[in-house]
Amino acid sequence: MRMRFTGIALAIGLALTGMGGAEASPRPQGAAAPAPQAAAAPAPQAAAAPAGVSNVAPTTAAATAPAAPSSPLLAQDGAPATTIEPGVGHPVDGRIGIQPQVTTNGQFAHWFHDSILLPLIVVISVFVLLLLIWVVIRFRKAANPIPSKTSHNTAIEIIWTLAPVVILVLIAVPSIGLLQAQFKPAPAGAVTLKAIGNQWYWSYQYPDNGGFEITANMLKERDQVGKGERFRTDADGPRLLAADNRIVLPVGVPIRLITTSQDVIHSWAVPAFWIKLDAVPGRLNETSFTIDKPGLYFGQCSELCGARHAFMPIAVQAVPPAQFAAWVRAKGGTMPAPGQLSNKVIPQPGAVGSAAGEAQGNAADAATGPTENATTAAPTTSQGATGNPATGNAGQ
Ligand SMILES: [Cu+2]
Repeated sequence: MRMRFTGIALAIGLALTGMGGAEASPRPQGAAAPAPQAAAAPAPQAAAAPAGVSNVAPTTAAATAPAAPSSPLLAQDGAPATTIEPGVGHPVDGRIGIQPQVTTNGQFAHWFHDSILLPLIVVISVFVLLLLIWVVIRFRKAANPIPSKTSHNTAIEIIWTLAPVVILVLIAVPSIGLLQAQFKPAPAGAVTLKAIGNQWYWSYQYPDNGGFEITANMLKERDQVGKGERFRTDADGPRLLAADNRIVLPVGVPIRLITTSQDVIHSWAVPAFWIKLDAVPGRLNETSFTIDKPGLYFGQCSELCGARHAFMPIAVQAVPPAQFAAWVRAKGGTMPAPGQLSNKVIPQPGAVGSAAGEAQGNAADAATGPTENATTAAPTTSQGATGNPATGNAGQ
């Protein structure tokens, strides 16, 4: 009886493992595999964009780009020429799974999830379920009136101890490697993007490029804006994800992302980059990534940060380095010499326990936040930014 039980259990296990293996290989093709997207030509740029017209410079092809970009407003208050590629860089109704990834870590994580973790979870769950069903039927009182008095089976005990250990080790190796890769410091020559969380919008600094700052607010819908105020169009991005100012980043160049916050904890997250990094007041968090492919990528604040937490989107426009340089110059910034690191010191709002830091933070808040924010405040709620009790936490 014991041998029979072992034999049947092993047979089921082997059969299911075989099924899992067979299932694992077609899965990546069925799901949105990251690799094909890299091949898909983005070609969103209007190569023949008129050089003199404002709001087209970031998307004008490098060969035809004017020496001086046409407008410092680029992605703001105009129809951006970079089109949104369907299904890439934003969520899609009814789709489950991970967004197509455009960074190396993201592509690895996507493969790891689709080809290792998900099949493994399915196989283990089905195996345990079938074993339970089999035991309930085969060893019910009517079918098995005299129960076995077996208390040990060395072979089975070794198997059920070793099998989970082997599975966990197999998962741990790629998992720890991915974790390590996600926090690898950016190499020399990386472009630094500093994202600062505010209730409820993001502001950004480019410390390696002259330290200019941009502020990004969510675009309201047509029926929510006042007269003459800009509203979201499909060219801007999906509802609740489109921002008035996009962050422009170069493709193929390492990006050093630094996050911090003016008030409460926010989290800078863009699913297509496999990035989610908390923005904590008084602290700097850092990670790095390299975008493989030009395009528009959307994300959101991913830390509950107050009443309008859901209304602080992130819109990233990834462009070739030449266009990035043109955009930086249009913003009044500078491009460092290749490999040269910035030595500019950016004052930290709300620095740890320092009165100067607090004052600086408050001053910066007063100087940039409300004024920049005033034009597009309160997109879908009547509650103003100052109406949130959490505002009292500013500077902590
Ligand atoms: Cu937030």
